[in-house]
Order: sequence, then C-alpha cells, then structure tokens
Amino acid sequence: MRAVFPEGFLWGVATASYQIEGADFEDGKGPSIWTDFSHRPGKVNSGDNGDVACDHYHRFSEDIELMKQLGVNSYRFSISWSRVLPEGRGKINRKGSDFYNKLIDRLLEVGIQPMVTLYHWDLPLELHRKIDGWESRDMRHYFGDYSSLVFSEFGDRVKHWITLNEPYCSSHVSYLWGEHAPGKRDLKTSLTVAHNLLLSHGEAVRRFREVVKDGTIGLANVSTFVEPATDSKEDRWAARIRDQFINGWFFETPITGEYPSELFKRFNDAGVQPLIEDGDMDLISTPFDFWGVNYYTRNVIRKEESSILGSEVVQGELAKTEMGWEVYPEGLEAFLYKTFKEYGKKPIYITENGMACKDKLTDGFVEDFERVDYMKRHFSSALSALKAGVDLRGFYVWSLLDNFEWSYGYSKRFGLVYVDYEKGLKRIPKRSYYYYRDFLERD
Ligand code: NCW
Repeated sequence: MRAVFPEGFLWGVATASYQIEGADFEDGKGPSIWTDFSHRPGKVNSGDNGDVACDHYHRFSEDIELMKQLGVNSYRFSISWSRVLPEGRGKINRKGSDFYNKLIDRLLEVGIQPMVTLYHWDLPLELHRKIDGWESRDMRHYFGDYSSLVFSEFGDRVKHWITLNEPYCSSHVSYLWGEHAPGKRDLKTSLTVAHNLLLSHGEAVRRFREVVKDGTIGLANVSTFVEPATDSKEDRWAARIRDQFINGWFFETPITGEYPSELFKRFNDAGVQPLIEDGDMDLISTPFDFWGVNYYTRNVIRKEESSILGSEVVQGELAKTEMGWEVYPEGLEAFLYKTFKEYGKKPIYITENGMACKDKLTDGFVEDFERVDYMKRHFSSALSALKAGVDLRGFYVWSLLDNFEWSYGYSKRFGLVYVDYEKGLKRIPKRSYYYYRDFLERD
C-alpha cells in the first residue's frame, strides 16, 4: 500500500514534551502547569506525574535509533516552552535549547525530518501564576516572543512547524471539563481561553513569516467525526451545532475569520461569548500553510435541550479502544475530505492517529494485534481520501512510545514501543512497530 502514496509523503511517529521527556527539574528547566497539576492529589490517575516520564531527555539517542530502525522519514515532537524559557519569557536557558539542538541534529543525520509543535499543553507555570496564563489576552505577545525565539534558534534546520496542538483540549478539556491542567470548569472562561489560543496561533504565524523564509507552518486540531444518533431533524441539528463546537470553532474560524455563526449566536444569547476586540479576527485568520489533523474517533450526538450545546454524546455501538473511543476509520476519510473542501483547500498532514490498547508483556513481547488492525484500517482510509483528491502530505502515528497519558497517567498505552515502567524504562518494540516497519519497507 505504501507505494501508492506519493513520493515525498511523510511517514512518521509523534510525541509531546511533557509526555515523554522527564527531567522536569533538570538543567534549569522551569515547572509547567502540568508539573503543578500532576502533583496535586486526585488530579492524575494513581498520582502519576511527568517528573521522569520515559526519560527521553537522557535517552533521545536510543529513541532516535528506534525511529531509524522503524524506517520513518519524519518525527513530530513538541518543544517544552519552560525548558527553553524557564519562566516563559526573558533569557533563554541554553542547556534547554541545547537539548533540542542535539535532538534535531541527530534526527537530520539519520535522515528524519523534524516537525515541531510549539505548544503541546505544558505552559510555563510562571506565566500561569503571574498573568493567568491563557485567560489573558497578553498571552499572544508572550507566545509570539517565545515562537520568534524558537524559530530563530531552530528554523535553519526545522522546515515544518505547528503552532498549537489541539486548542480544543487546552481550552475546553482544561477550562470547561476540568480534566487537564489547570483544571477549571467554566464555559465563559474556556471560550476566552480558546479565543486567546487562536490569537496566539495567528501571532505565531506572523512571527514565523518574519523569521523563517523557507518553511511551512500549520495548526494541529483534534478532529472528531460527528454523526447524529438518528436521522431526525432535531438530532441532525444537534450534531451540526456540536460539530461547530468541537471542530468548526478551530477549523472554520482561522479560515473565515468568523466563529461558526449558529453556535456563536447561541453563546451570545447565553452571555458567554468571548470578548472580541478590533483586529482580533484578522489576526486569527492570518494565512497559514497546512492543517494538522489528529484523528481518533467519532461522536454520536442526540438532541438534549437542557445543555448549552443543545445536545449530548450517546454511546455508539462500535468497538472501543482503552480510552473508550469508538474505532471508526471511515470517519478519517470523511473528515479529511470535509477539511480539504470546506476549510481552505490546504495541504493536510495527519499529525496523530493511533490507539490505546490493553498491552501485556508476555514472554518479553507485546502482541498488539488490535493496534495493527487499527493502523491498517486508518492507512487505508487515508489512501481513500488521497484518491478522492485530498492534498494529503503525511501520516504520523501516535505514538512512538507508551507515555504519560495526561490525567490517565501511565495507565493508557498508545506506543508502538512498550515502555517497561517497572524495569528501568526499557523500550520493547511491539508487534505494531514491526508491522509499521514492514509496511514502510515494502514498495
Ligand atoms: S487526550 C488526547 N490525545 C492523546 C494525547 O496523548 C495527545 O497528547 C493528544 O494530542 C492522544 O492524542 C491526543 N486528545 C484528546 C481528545 C479529546 C477528544 C475529545 C473529543 C470531543 C468530545
């Protein structure tokens, strides 16, 4: 199947700084909101935290070797803002930037293109404490300054950049559902946060154009394929509004410079809409180069008037992953098609796709056939989208390693490589790693 994908297609694996690096207090690194959140009792399963995580900070050479043997030609990772700027602003921490220099140089030496995410949820704690973090409009300036610094440090070698990972999660999962740091529960606040994140995305794109002349920059969104529970007019309407909340807010707005109108009106009527100032929507819709689509699942939606969204999620009947997410590969093709057609006809990278399985180490090996099946079906769905005319440029499997799965701690495993947390963080490639390697090897 690989041979059918175009020449130059990027095949990769993806990770995020707080989930794998560890060394959270080392070499001058400042704490992030996840350092703080994970150390608060009751916030993370089993009291887990990312102090050590997969210790990738010290073992990155071994991890790059795993990627090299796997045969990927790209690696998507994120930079920890507070490793480079311990307080989020001010003077660069050279030891922190050196880590990324070594990582990038080694990747390039072995022929792996880096794709770098500027923000994958680990905001410097100091910015959160001093200025209220993402609740503050000033964040766009701090994020802009951080971005400029990172572009000038690494932009000579990194050609693919992503501003934010899943702003849906850093706003609603963090400020409405309260499951991610900093764990608040208020819709008006989470809408303000979403607005500030989108402003910051636009600001980073502007800074990028000033600094890097020969690279591309995009935004990576979580993309949930939304379907109505029944064909009734009410459920179809409910699904449409829910789609605007999960997807449209972050896919449509940066293209059109307007929030999805029906949901915006609903929020406006309820008095929770974000404060929009002159110039905001222009900044938010600053032209950027590509979409990152993180695709995992679908949501089945039914009308429920008492909720502000006018709907609720119903349990679908498909097989579920360990996260409780339905396996629905068809949704990937459909979502890619919709994204391409409706959101600016831009090149698209699938920046994340993968599943959490009940992986068990048996006789020193993990037979994760379910994950192999999931990957096969999603590769084939991506191919269908390509054949239907979508300008698809790459596919990154989430994730290289089992890692710190946010509020689930280490209890959920997404890796192609098993990490033995009991035995010195030993890396053990699973069946899915060998499946992907063989897939990449074949013509
Ligand atoms: S939790 C989440 N994930 C996982 C995480 O490990 C990674 O850092 C994220 O980029 C795997 O990929 C992403 N995403 C949250 C998905 C929330 C889905 C919400 C759907 C709307 C109801």
